[in-house]
Amino acid sequence: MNLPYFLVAPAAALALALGLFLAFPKPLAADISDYEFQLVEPTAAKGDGAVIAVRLVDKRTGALVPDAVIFATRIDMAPDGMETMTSPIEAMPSTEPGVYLFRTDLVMAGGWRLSLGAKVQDEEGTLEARLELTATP
Ligand SMILES: [Cu+2]
Repeated sequence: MNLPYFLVAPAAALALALGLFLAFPKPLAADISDYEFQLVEPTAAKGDGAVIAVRLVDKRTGALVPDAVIFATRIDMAPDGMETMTSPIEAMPSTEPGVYLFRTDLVMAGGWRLSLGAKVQDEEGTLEARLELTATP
């Protein structure tokens, strides 16, 4: 069939744009689920004043993400069946963009769960994380 060029060209352009959109849906719109907290180290020595380092990663690129606002922190021994055994925890100033530091007292060796709630710059929604680490004797 012979369609006039003025009809074919826009249709081809539209199909191309749609194809590109489907092939590369990111990073046109990021989502809070594109981000992830990760422990820098899976273990920490038991004791008071333990510092736990957590990195925030953009899973699409692997890039570290600075300037998240962490508004909720909790650490407990849920991995060892002691969910009610908590410890004080406080955020410390970051020394590397995208790496977040927390000071706590790991008063018992074993499994600890670090729970975080955070807002990521320019993203809607809340990022929640539950990270498990082991306090070594
Ligand atoms: Cu315990």
